[in-house]
Amino acid sequence: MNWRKAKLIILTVLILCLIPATRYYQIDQPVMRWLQGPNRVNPADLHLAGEFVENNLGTQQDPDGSVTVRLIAQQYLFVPHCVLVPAGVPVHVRITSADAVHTFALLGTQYAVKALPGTITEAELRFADAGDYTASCAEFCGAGHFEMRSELKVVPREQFPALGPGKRGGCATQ
Ligand SMILES: [Cu+2]
Repeated sequence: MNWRKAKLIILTVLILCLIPATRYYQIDQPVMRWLQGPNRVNPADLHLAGEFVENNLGTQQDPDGSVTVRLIAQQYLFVPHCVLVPAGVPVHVRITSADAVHTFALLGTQYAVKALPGTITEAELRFADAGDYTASCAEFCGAGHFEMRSELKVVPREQFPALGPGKRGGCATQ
């Protein structure tokens, strides 16, 4: 192979590499999703299929004694509107958004969990004592943002209802 031919090949390879570099906005999303791992959801069909269907929202009892809370943030409410959790155990929050960016912030605490459309955000919260907290949206999300509030009730562990496998609890189960 002569030098001329080699130069041509190198140039071709360089140009082929440059094309995706100028189209980064097209490859950015799939790459980011791949980097983010499996915590992806389609915001358009949250209510229809998958983890965030209505009867899967709320508090779930985990085998190790902790609980998992699934929430959807949307303009301008959090679903479910009131969450019941036991004190003294890890509370695993899984939240996503159906539309804009929201933040599930618990007033009087340092907890604030961002909810993004297309992604499930995970957080672990812990409440030492029983108490009622107001959750409010801490991300300006539109005209109704300041009305976007919900409740989180922490009850003593022994007062928390026994939730069988597949059962989800909320404030109404108290
Ligand atoms: Cu908001």
